[in-house]
Amino acid sequence: MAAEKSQPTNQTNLSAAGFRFAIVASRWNDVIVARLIDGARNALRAAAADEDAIEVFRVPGAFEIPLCAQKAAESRKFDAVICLGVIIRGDTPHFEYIAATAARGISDAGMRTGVPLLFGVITADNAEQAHERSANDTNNKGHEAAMAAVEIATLYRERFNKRTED
Ligand code: DLZ
Repeated sequence: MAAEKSQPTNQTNLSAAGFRFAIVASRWNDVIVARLIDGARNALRAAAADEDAIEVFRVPGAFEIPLCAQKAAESRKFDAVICLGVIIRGDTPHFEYIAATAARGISDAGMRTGVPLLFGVITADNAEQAHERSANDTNNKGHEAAMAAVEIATLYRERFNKRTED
């Protein structure tokens, strides 16, 4: 049975209005990734983001996410870049390499550009776990990453008084 989770309480009343978001999503395990994209879009819509404030970029696999995310960040068009993908250990002989490259690359691109990059890449032992983490609820990793994007973009704008595109 999955452990009970608690969502951060300071995400409940956040507004995405006025922010722009890139979603960089890979195509491997596309049925599951599509649900992550839906989860992210639904979370942003529920937080009052405009539909035209969300731009989606598709890449072949999780290995390709970091560079595309970096290019999106470098464009200075977005307040946050939400990275979505699915890597399944059982189906992926070089799981460790792809997962580590995606995680490190996304983190490095955020540090290089100063734009918040969110990690919504599922690394699962099997398809069942990946499905659980992409369900139509608030535990959907796309939803979680999107809400984290709104939280961090709000923090940076309010507390550092600087929009990422300035
Ligand atoms: C090659 C590969 C494999 C085996 N498994 C996955 C996966 O589970 N999830 C994913 O996002 N991508 C996978 N890929 C593709 C790599 O990420 C990458 O697209 C290719 O190696 C080409 O660079």
